[in-house]
Formats: sequence, C-alpha cells, structure tokens
Amino acid sequence: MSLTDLEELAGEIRELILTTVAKNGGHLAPSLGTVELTLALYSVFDFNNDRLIWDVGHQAYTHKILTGRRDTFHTLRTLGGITGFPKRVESPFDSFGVGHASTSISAALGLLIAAELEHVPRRVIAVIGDGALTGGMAFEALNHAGQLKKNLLVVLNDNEMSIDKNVGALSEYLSKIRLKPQYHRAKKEFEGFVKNIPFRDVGEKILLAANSVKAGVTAAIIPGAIFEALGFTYLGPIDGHDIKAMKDIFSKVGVIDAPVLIHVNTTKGKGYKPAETAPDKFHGIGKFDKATGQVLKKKSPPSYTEIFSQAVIDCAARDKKIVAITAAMPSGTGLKKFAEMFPHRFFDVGIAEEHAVTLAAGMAAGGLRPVVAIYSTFMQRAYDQILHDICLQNLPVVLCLDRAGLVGEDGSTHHGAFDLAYLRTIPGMNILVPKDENELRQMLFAAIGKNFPVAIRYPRGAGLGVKVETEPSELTWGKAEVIQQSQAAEVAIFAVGTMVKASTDAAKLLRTRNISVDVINARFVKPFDTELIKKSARAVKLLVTCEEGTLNGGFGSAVAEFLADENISTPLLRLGIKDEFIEQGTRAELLDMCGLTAEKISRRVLERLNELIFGFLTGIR
Ligand SMILES: Cc1ncc(C[n+]2csc(CCOP(=O)(O)OP(=O)(O)O)c2C)c(N)n1
Repeated sequence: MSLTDLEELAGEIRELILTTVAKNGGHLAPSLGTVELTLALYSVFDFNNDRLIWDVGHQAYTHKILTGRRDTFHTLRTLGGITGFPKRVESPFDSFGVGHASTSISAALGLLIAAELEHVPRRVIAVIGDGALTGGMAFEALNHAGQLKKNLLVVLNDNEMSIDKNVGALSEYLSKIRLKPQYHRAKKEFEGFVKNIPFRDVGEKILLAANSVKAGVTAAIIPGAIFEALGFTYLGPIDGHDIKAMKDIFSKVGVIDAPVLIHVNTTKGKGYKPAETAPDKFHGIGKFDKATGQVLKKKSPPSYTEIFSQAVIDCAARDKKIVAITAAMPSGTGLKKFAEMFPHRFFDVGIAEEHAVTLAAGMAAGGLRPVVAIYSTFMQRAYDQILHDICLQNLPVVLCLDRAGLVGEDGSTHHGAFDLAYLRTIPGMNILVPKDENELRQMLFAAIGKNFPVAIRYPRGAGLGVKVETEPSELTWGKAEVIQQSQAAEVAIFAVGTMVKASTDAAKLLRTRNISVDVINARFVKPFDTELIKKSARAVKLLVTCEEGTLNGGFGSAVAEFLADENISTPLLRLGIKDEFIEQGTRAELLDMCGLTAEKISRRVLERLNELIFGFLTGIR
C-alpha cells in the first residue's frame, strides 16, 4: 500500500477500535497508540513466515483487525467472541498467547531458536512497552539474547506510561533520551545516515556502518547504552506515528544478523482526545460514550477495591509501621489514595511482582508491616517469593489479592482462579476470604495485627452494599461464621467469599423443596474451621463446599483431605471451577457457566441428594 493508503487505513482502524471499545469495553489507549507501528511492521515483514510477539497483548487490536478478524471485531471480549489478547487458537498470526507482562522477548527468542534448529529462515519481532520492560523477565531475556547474538528484533514501544505513569530508573533514563537536545541533533544525523544506505548494501555492511556511526554518536550521547551493554544494537528513538520513518528503519535493519532494539515513541490514546489526556483512565475501560468519553456506569455499591483503599489508609493512620506496595497498579488496587496521603510509605515497584513480594519480606524483616496489593492472577508470578522469602521466615506480610475469582471480559489470562490452591500448599500461610466488603475491612484490620503471613483474596467489582463498620470487630482466627443452621438440616454448605451469598440464596431455593440447608461462611481457607466441619459432618447427610476458585487443590480439596484423614465418611460435594481454563464473558455469564449461581448450586445439591438416596435404596453408594 502507498503511504497515503496506509495513513487512510490507520484512520479507519482507529475508528473501528474506538467504536468497538466504546460498546464492549477494552484496552483502548494502548491499542490506539500502536496503529501506525503495527501497519509499519506489517508493511515490511511477512508474517506468513516471520513472527510477531506482543507483550501483554493489550495493544494488539490493529494486529487482530489486519489478520482476518475485522468482521468479528465487534465480538471483542464477549462470550464466544474474539479475545482481548493474542491467543494461539484464535489465529495463526497470534504466534504466542499473552496477557501477563514481560514475556515477549523470552518467547520471541524461543521461537527464533526453534526456527534456527528447524532450518527455517525467519525474523522474529517482539514488541514490548516501556511498562512491560520494568519486569525482570524482560531483562533476563535481553541478557540471554545479547549473549546468543541472534537476529532478534525488539521494538520498544515507549509512551512513558505503564497503566499509570511508568516508574523506575529505566523509565527516567528513557525520558532523558527523549529530552537530550544534543541527542536530537545526533539522531537526525543518524537517521539521515541510515536512510541513505543503498539497499543493496544490506546485512553485515549496514551493521558495520551503523556501528561506526553509532560509535561516534553514542560516545557523545549514549542513547540506549544500557541495551548496547546487553549486546543489542540500539536504534532510535523514532516517531511511532510516522509510518514512513518506521518503514524505513524496519526495512533496513530487518536484515541485520544480530540483536537489534528499535526504540519508538508513541502517544498512548493517539487520535482520541479523551484518551490522550487521560491515558490511565482509558488504558482498560468499560463501556463509554464515544462523543464525550464519559464512562457508562450503573450506580452500584462501593467496590471491594474502594473499601480496601480506605481500610488500608485507616490502618496506616493508626500504625506508622504500615507501608504499602503495588506492582504497577496503584489505581487498579486502590492504593493511589494511600500514595497521596503517605508518599514515603508507598512503593510502586513497576511490573515486578516477584520483587514486590521479596521487598515486602525484607521490610518485614526490618520491622515494618507491609501490605502488598497485587491482583490474584499476577501474584502467580511470585509463588517462590511468597514461599521462600515470606513464609519460610514466618514474616508478617499481608498480601491483598484483588480480582480473585472470575474477572470477566479479560478472560483466561486474568481470572484469579488459582490463588487458594497455590497459597494453601505453603506452610505458615493464612488465607482469608471475605463474604462482603465489610468483612474485607475487618479482615485487613485483623491481619495487620498478626505476627505471621496472611493473604486476603477478594473479587473484582461492587460489594454487596452492606453497612461498613469503621471500627474493628472481633474475628476469631480460624473460625467460620454460621450464617444459618438448624437441627433438621440435611445439607451443610461451607461457602467461601462470594459464594456465601450465592449459597444462602441456593438454600432458600432448596427450602422451597423442603430441604433444610445450613450455610456457613468459611472465612478461613487456612487454617480452616475443622471443628465445625466435623460437627456438621456428623449432623447432615451431605456436606458441600462452594468456592469461586479452581477445584484442584482449593478449599473443597482441603475439606476432602481433612475428612479422609479423620476417617469421616459423610458424602462431600465440591463446587467450584473445574480443571480447565475459563474464557471471557461477563462475570455473571461465567459464574453461570461454572455452575456458581444460586440456581445451579441448588440443582447440584438436589442431584447429589437424589444420587445418595438412589444409591442407598439400591445399595450402590
Ligand atoms: C505480570 C503482570 N502484571 C501486571 C499486569 C497489568 N498490566 C497490564 S498492561 C500494564 C502496563 C503495561 O505498560 P506498557 O508495557 O508500557 O504498555 P502500554 O499500555 O503503555 O502500551 C500492566 C501493569 C500484567 N498484564 N501482567
């Protein structure tokens, strides 16, 4: 396509992205920022053979539209529709599945090695944002790639933003490269030089020439010296909205047989004023009015995140030792307000969950009381740090896992389905799950006073609208809360978190069929209330556990293990998420799909009771 055609296409794609995200919600600002970059990449490389790996993948909407998904783009992030992130099963052009940050360079290097060993000549390109570059894995991969000296191409998409403003020394360094006046002069000279290299003089000659010019240029300005030290040839920064400039540089470096990093500057939210002025708000957004940029939000009770936000501030106001840590999510986790109120006690470490957790362990070892707020799905990154650095030393760190359970439209990469299972295996870990937003506040108060590790996991979205008590109330450690109990109960449901309300409603439905059900808020997944379970097991025909988490190793597993160990033969029905990855949809659709609604819980209980009665009558149990 001609440059004019490409620019026209960029406008059409932008409009399609904007219209679709306004209706479905999604990652607007990141994807608007990469329209020209994607078009330039697709103009130069042949992705029928070459491979393009996106980091996080939330900026890849143009890539999706260009690779056969324009007509289905309206289904973005909906149940059964196309996903918000690249996914291998969705398209052969999605070379590597993503959702979590900082994986692109490792994956690209892996694909490159595979191609070499299979004798397939191919370019592999990783596109990574400046935010994702704050993740340790990105550096591990750069370090390895620099040593292997393979022709990996890394495009650094620098918009100075993570979700919130990017943080860290590297981010400051990249900003300096943008700003250095002598660099701009040198950059012009260098760009002029690269443009004038005759195309036949590609390959080694370009590299030699580029390096000799760069030797002179970099000596004066040292742009990208950090990447050079890691074995990459650094080029840039170039304007990431100038298709021609990017095409020029991509086509010329495309044949260099060594690792190259091209630094492009983009504007997050490019082309849509509300997103350009508030790129954090439009990073990932729900439905909004395209004309005004106003979010279309139904009135709802405060979210769990909002309640956590205030609770941690209230705790910090009482205790100077409390510090708060986030991994690049001050807004998402609700810690932004804490940062404003206690700037010296707040730490945003970038997309570095592992570091966040060990940093907290260090702080705790030094006498502080760290609260680490990280989404459940991203905490998966820090498993060993939780085990080895916190629990093995029994350090008083409070882990607050937001977005636990099914998160909805972000889909399989983002569901917080595994936390109960992965935390439960660790000796010394305490796991609390609130049934509502008030209990979340109370649990935080209780956890902060303890001398051991505690994790609290809570869901995405609005609370139940219950009254939130400002003052701490009694929470007996390891004890469940009886919601309803009767002598005549045939069934006892031990429910975890969000499932307490669903189970209470299920009990009402079962009541209409003359089945009396006890409902217990488990509250603690570790240590859990073994005494009450034992007591209930003796009293009822059927024990039920219900959790918004994977069944493999979750709370139900804990109860099953306990019953087996205690030689208790009361039948147990475990309800939760089956051993599979759950795709995207609204939270309500997904809960229904997983059988975690009152209606479906009551049906499963009824079925199991029938099986038990039938089994009893026929002697098969
Ligand atoms: C391991 C991990 N932690 C946190 C996130 C949440 N997250 C998604 S995108 C993003 C910021 C990425 O910034 P950048 O790479 O610069 O891309 P941009 O959105 O600015 O284009 C964050 C923190 C994630 N996806 N993965």
